[in-house]
Amino acid sequence: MIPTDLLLPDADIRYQPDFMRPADADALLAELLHAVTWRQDRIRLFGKEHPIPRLQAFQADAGIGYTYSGLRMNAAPWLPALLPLKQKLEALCDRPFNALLLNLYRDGQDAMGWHADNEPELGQNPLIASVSLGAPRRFRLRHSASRDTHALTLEHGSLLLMAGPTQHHWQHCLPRTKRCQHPRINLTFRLIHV
Ligand SMILES: O=C(O)CCC(=O)C(=O)O
Ligand SMILES: [Mn+2]
Repeated sequence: MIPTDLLLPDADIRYQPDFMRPADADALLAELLHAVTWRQDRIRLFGKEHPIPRLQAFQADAGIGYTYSGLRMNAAPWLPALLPLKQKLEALCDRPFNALLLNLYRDGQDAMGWHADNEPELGQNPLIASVSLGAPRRFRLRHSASRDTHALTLEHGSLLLMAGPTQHHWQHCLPRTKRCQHPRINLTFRLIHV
């Protein structure tokens, strides 16, 4: 199966719920939960520091750094367990990825606010390959001009691709939910231009 186009205007967003085999997704989730050095980063908002509501890590090729929401992330080397997935995505997308942002949402109280992945180092029309593991969570999209919204559930082992003009016109977020008691890991493979 290939990822299905969501057919949203001003966007190129594709989704494949069963991108990974369930056993591979289970094994990778377990490995990442224990092998990644998860960090609790803090962010300054309106002059005040807050812990961000999730844990994070950043892995990349040597020499790659990333400034994310004003936060400089220094790269750890790629975890070997992630290399087969990275190679599978590079073959599917026909381009290299040199960086990976990892987010751990410990339960439904962890979340990510509205944003676009539009940092200058991602280039003009970035391709973001987003793999989800663990608890299914709602993912919302909002068109900046029309305020139209769209939502989908990102399943365990799924792949979401955002490409073309998507980041110019749409923001996305992962809302809090009372219903979810289980962890979820999201992996966004990116190409950072140096
Ligand atoms: O957790 C998700 O599905 C979204 C993550 C995200 O938007 C990001 O890392 O930029
Ligand atoms: Mn994002």
